[in-house]
Amino acid sequence: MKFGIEFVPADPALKIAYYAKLSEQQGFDYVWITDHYNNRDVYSTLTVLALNTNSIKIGSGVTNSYTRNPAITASSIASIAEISGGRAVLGLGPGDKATFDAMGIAWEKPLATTKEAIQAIRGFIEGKKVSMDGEMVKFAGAKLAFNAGKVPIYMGAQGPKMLELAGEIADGVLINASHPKDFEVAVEQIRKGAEKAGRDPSEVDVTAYACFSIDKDPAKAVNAAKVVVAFIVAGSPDLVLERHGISVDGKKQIGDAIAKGD
Ligand code: F42
Repeated sequence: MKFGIEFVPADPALKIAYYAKLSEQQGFDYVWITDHYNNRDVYSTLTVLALNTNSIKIGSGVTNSYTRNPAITASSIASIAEISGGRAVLGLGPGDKATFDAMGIAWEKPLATTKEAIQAIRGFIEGKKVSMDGEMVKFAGAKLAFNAGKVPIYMGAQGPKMLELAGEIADGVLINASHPKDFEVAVEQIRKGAEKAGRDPSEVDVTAYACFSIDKDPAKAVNAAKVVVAFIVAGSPDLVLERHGISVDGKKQIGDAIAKGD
């Protein structure tokens, strides 16, 4: 079993690089940096991490293809691969509805968008000329002018269809959940997707992207976790919320509060 750690670039990149170095020294295998417009930029942060660590894998955890065109994502993560000496991993998901609302971005067809974006990004990273006329992603013969080698693609997913898609096309899945029940259901969906695509399910690296919060004062630890949980709830399909007894109305109220920056 491997271990990774996610940092939110709500802190300056150098502070996160210090934590990343500590993580590397403690034997962690991956550092993931989140991508939301209101925090520091994910690729700037990853660059600083690349220059301040030696062996730990570093990745976006996760970016999306609404705020960044897939060609830009491919160029950015390939640059990180080059700077880090081949340690880059791309985490890509459908994105966060609450922040998209604030940015005026319509969250249309997240499944199709993620699927087509991954197809395009793979092509770019493999040095291909990408032409595609997908439902959501279109390219007319675009190609990167440099090649930085392999970059595994992990999908951020928790909905059943998204998990199945990850089983079909991704190298790994970052499952945004902390409850064992969620993983039981998720692993089944990933297996279904892998089998549908004729892959061995063990080819897909399954990652529990669980939320931990630590403080000497338990109340402070719980309070700090609430922000993360709120973002996850606001972006979760109703089916996932049902499993945890969270109402659709509650999800809407939380989403509205986040959109207001509350
Ligand atoms: N989001 C961010 O914006 N930034 C981050 O840093 C971030 C980190 C992160 C890490 C791990 C992780 O698992 C998720 C993370 N996320 C982050 C959240 C991620 O971007 C997603 O918001 C989150 O994973 C929720 O996605 P989901 O897997 O629950 O999928 C949603 C879109 C969903 O509703 N899925 C449904 C399902 O069953 O899987 C399917 C919806 C569907 O089929 N839609 C159709 C389609 O084509 O898309 C269209 C339906 C229609 O009628 O339009």
